[in-house]
Amino acid sequence: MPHILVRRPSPRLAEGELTHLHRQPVDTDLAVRQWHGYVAAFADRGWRVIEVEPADQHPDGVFVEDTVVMAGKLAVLTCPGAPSRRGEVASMAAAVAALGLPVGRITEPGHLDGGDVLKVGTTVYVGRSARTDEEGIRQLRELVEPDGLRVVAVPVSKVLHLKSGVTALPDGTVIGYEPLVDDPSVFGTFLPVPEEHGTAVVVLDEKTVLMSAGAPRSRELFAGRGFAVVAVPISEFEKLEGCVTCLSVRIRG
Ligand code: CIR
Repeated sequence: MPHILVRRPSPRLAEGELTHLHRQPVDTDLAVRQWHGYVAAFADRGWRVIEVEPADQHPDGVFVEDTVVMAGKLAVLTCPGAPSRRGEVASMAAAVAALGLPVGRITEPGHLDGGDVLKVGTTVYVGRSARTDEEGIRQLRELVEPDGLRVVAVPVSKVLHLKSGVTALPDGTVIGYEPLVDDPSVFGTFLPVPEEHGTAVVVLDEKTVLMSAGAPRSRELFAGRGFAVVAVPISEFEKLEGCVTCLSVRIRG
């Protein structure tokens, strides 16, 4: 059975880091309702939901994807690029230890956020971003290449994380909103989507993707390619530069 790791939003969510967006009021109660809707989308389709210990002192703790990268069977605990987020890793370490997963670690002076890591088949694209540096990428490469994965570093300057600009459909087609993508030509296949919030999908199964409700034209595009689409409202997280990928860590196996 596939699993997701998630963490409840902090009451301090509205204080989360911002890099490219201006701060807007965040409705924390609405965020909690949206988070429950997001989690239910997985649970309703047979995913087991595992809650990581709350980390209310960390406004961005809900964005669990940034603290661990699943690569094959290995759980790679990260060293997030933003100092305010580094304290989120200890509770994620406890969660992956409880699952009995083999663990690797990105350590200082390397930095890497899980939001910069996009796996497509055996290729692991890693964004060189404001959060992820060369040394973080080097360490990830050393940890995962022995398992037959190939790490490809790609530039990210227009959005916070690689996966804020591109993700992939279940058939491996990389999708992205071109104004936010530094170089679409680095990906084997690239399908432009018509809206910023249409860039991020999570693969629920081979025929189904989960995405933001804020991108109806992209939803039509994916449906037209034969995929079932589950759209959830995540506006309060989008105000903090989050998207559907960053609210969970998927363990598929
Ligand atoms: C941050 O700046 O770290 C948070 N406000 C948003 C993190 C979003 N994470 C992701 O896209 N993987």
